[in-house]
Amino acid sequence: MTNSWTDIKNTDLVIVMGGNAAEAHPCGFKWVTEAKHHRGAKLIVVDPRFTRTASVSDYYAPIRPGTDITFLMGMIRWMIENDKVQWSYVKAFTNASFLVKEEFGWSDGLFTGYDEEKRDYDRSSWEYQLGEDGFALTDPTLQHPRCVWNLLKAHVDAYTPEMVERVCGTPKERFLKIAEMIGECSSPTKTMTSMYALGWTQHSKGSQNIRGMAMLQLILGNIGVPGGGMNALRGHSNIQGLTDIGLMSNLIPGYLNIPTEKEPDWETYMKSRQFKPLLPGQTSYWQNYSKFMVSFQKSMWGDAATAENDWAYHYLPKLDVPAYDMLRMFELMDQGKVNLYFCQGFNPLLALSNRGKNTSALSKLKLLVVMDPLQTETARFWENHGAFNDVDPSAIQTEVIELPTSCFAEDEGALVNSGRWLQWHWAAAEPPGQAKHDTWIMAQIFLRVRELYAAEGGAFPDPILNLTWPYADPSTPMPDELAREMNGTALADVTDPADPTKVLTAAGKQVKSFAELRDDGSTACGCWIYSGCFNEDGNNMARRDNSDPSGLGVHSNWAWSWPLNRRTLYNRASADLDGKPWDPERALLSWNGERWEGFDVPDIAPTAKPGEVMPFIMNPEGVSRLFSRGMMRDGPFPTHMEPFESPVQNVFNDRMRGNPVARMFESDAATLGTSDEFPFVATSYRLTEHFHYWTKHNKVNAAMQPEFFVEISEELAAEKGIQRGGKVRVWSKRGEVWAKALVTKRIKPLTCDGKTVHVVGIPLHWGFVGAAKKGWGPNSLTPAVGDANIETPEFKAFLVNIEPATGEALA
Ligand SMILES: Nc1nc2c(c(=O)[nH]1)N[C@H]1C(S)=C(S)[C@@H](COP(=O)(O)OP(=O)(O)OC[C@H]3O[C@@H](n4cnc5c(=O)[nH]c(N)nc54)[C@H](O)[C@@H]3O)O[C@H]1N2
Ligand SMILES: Nc1nc2c(c(=O)[nH]1)N[C@H]1C(S)=C(S)[C@@H](COP(=O)(O)OP(=O)(O)OC[C@H]3O[C@@H](n4cnc5c(=O)[nH]c(N)nc54)[C@H](O)[C@@H]3O)O[C@H]1N2
Ligand SMILES: [Mo]
Repeated sequence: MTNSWTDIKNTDLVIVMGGNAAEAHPCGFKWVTEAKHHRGAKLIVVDPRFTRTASVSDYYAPIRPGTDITFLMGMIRWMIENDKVQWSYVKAFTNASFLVKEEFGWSDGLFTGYDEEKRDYDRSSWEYQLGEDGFALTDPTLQHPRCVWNLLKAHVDAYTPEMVERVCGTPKERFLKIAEMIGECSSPTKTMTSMYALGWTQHSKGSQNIRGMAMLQLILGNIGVPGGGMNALRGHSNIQGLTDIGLMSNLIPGYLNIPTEKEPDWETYMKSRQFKPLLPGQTSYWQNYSKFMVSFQKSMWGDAATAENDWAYHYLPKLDVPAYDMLRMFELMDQGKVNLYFCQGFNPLLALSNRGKNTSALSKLKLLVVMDPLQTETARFWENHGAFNDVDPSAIQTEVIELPTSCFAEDEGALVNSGRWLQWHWAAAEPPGQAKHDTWIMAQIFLRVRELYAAEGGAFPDPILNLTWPYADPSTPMPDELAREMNGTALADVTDPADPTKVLTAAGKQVKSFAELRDDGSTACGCWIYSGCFNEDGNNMARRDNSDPSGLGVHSNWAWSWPLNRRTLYNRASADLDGKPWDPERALLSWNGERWEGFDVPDIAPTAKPGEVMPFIMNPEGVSRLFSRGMMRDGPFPTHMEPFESPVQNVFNDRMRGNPVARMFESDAATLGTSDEFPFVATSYRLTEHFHYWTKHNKVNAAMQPEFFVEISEELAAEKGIQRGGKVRVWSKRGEVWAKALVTKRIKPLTCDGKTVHVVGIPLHWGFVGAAKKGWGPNSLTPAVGDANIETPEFKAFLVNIEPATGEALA
């Protein structure tokens, strides 16, 4: 989230599109209720299904799965045409005025630089024109034909309300009514908040869905302001922490990058990271990259990381591909290239797309280690459970070892919520039986591996032998010890750069924040964005003062949020160019003539003059991007792409099926189906009564939602002769499942490009372990193709067929 859960109460309009907050985030959803109560806020829901969120909305519109980009580009077009633009915000705080290179352009949905063979773009033309001084050229009057604003206008021109109806199946009058409601939020004193989750991410162009809304929010002047923002509703209670701490295969904690093989040495690596500002006087905060990176290396390898050895850069792996995401790992497993898979807190047999392929992949391992408090289907993937499950246990040689772990209620530590708040929690009980904390198990493995390297040498023992392991009891790193490492420590006195005699933090003490990190080896820090969470003030994550002098839900002394306890990112944009809050009633920060004052930690220096330093400090240009230079793999503007499996033509250009640069392996391309065989659009989702695959162990949850079902419209049921509560067979190119049919008015057929499109809704919670009835969920059917930027599988739009069935599917 750019903002926080508690901030949602400040909004005038909530749009839930690409999520179902009332069911998947029932606790957080109370802040929507609060906004309705507090400010008379309205709620819009755009979803293929009439969800429980829709049932309490003020306005609902249906949409065909996988077409949100068309809806959002249509929305931007409408805002421009009807002058619903927060002009002073757009001119000051976005790159609308920046001139783009002459070479950049697009045709038939593809942008310049596409290489069909590599299935990738050369993105060098997606760039600004630079002056001789190295700064970007701009035209503040927005007249220049190459300025971002005019390119954007040309790009969205095709997305008329008629086109939205044709592609998305959203009736034109519903689209226009929503446009009017959203358009009101272009006023400086009205804001909209966007709450989204997997309905947007789980597509082969998921990242572009989100960019589409971010662009709309910028045009309305809604980023950085109370009640505004792009608010990703994160999934697992600590999934925000997972990405923060670098548990993605291409990340180092704090969104630093694992080097690639094109960066064999430190100098090459650093060259492309310390961005020079693209406009005079801008912050370009990544200029500090080396401080965060050197401090990370020092936290990992202590004295073994020195200036002479480039901070042990050679210890880091060098990626030969963009990422080793789950789709790639299971592809490699299936090719027989993986021997050992350590599966910790994950149930991929149910959670990952194309179960048939995943069963085959796991069968090729030598060893599978499952760390989990519960029995999982993944640990028992080799069992045969009857129909539609071609598993022959006698043919599978994979050895499986289960290591029982504790679960969250038995652990102490911080959970990072969607609003970036690190909230400390305490263990409520001891783990039962043989179960051990995950940290204890990992420590045991590390200590034994280190012993082996010490005894036997090996190809490259140094990174293992030299790893710092500063815990009082090496076999049991404690949560507070780990948290203090994340915060960072002064290894030598940290002094003021302006006055080297002034010691800011003495050697051995915790650094106050990342502002004290250095790239000369004098500081160590495990995760720079968490720096400040556990300093000499103590464990700031454990703070529980819920006072709120702002009245805006800031709660600065409740827990701690990254970065620097800042509650709203880009908060300097909540005030105009003179530093006056856009809305005096929701004043977060203001300029008092000398410095910024207010209720949140400003993202620019406290004395940075309002007209000079722009709010988007992580971008070298200081402003936000309506045109995303270089960053996105699949285009600087979102463009309509049909899902890989789609019931209709791409009305703009039928080549644009799936995403031309999506994550797709040859073996998966061969498993894609077409609409003549599989005429219906399927989408998958969760239910309030279950949490994925583990609440089915609990008899109460299992009793509330005992049995796998699929949801279809009354019209589709009639067409196929399917009875309410009757059994159906659902199949795709990749597999089949049996389920109960829930025939409902909540899903209606859509009309897209003159064709009737039926949607089949598939909740995901069933398997063969636990107290609920056995059943296979959507992932026996889903394709193993993923988003171009972050490789999330396309779980939310694929093709199936359906027919009435009899008999039992799972034995
Ligand atoms: N009770 C419960 N709560 C949970 C979870 C759980 O298992 N159970 N899981 C947690 C996790 S890990 C996560 S990530 C979150 C997920 O939170 P959400 O994303 O809110 O949950 P989903 O149910 O997967 O999907 C949301 C909605 O997206 C809609 N949708 C599908 N395709 C499209 C599309 O193309 N466009 C649009 N606009 N909408 C579409 C679906 O109809 C569905 O209503 O929930 C978290 N909360
Ligand atoms: N078709 C389709 N597929 C989907 C989705 C979808 O919408 N549609 N959603 C996707 C999403 S967003 C998600 S997040 C995944 C969820 O998929 P998973 O993450 O695999 O699901 P969970 O059942 O939440 O958690 C996995 C395991 O973690 C264990 N666990 C809990 N606490 C601990 C702990 O402290 N330590 C250890 N070691 N283990 C622990 C649980 O017992 C459980 O077995 O599913 C994905 N799959
Ligand atoms: Mo998730």
